[in-house]
Amino acid sequence: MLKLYYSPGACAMASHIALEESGATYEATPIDLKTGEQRTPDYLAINPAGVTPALQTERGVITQNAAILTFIAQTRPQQNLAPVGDPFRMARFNAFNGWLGSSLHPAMGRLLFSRPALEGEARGEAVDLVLTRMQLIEDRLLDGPWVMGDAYTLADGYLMVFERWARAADLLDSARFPGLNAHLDRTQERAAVQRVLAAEGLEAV
Ligand SMILES: N[C@@H](CCC(=O)N[C@@H](CS)C(=O)NCC(=O)O)C(=O)O
Repeated sequence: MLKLYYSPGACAMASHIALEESGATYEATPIDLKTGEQRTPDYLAINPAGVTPALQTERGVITQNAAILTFIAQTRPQQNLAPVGDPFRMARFNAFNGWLGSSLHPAMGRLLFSRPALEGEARGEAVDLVLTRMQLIEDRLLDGPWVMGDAYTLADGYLMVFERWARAADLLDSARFPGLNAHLDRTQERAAVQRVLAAEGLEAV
């Protein structure tokens, strides 16, 4: 059986939502980042990088949300969770998810989770970078209600994680980011997303 290692509210929620949307049978095990459980020998044996998510499959462990989302969508193509039959659109799906993981996530992570917290000019620059990157997605979302256009894909659950962080940090101004705000509300209404929020002990923001 698939086994997901996640931390509540963290980026692994994207993989958690993907499993729930897919209808796969899986087990979800929380890893407590606050106590450093991700750096224990037991967890490092699963993911030597010491981060969540990690997905244990019958063939071995997959890390990185972008890779896990593609794996889940491709192993259950009948669920239409990504444009798996179209190489060009699949490349765009992967590019979007790769960009979230390599650009938006690090920028938000530095701003929101640096310890000690950023202050003064460093904080101002970090806010500007996050807003600039969010603006890129805001402009792109004008294409359709979902990241890939008319149909929900697993990229939407991934984007939602960062929209949640942004709204909780008062960064999701409704005048500047109407598309992101609407996308967040729309995604949080999905039944699978609500089940994941409940399983992680969280509520819609
Ligand atoms: N790009 C990676 C990022 C993984 C990542 O940084 N996860 C964070 C939570 S959002 C983590 O586990 N951090 C623990 C730590 O850095 O100690 C992915 O998408 O899987």
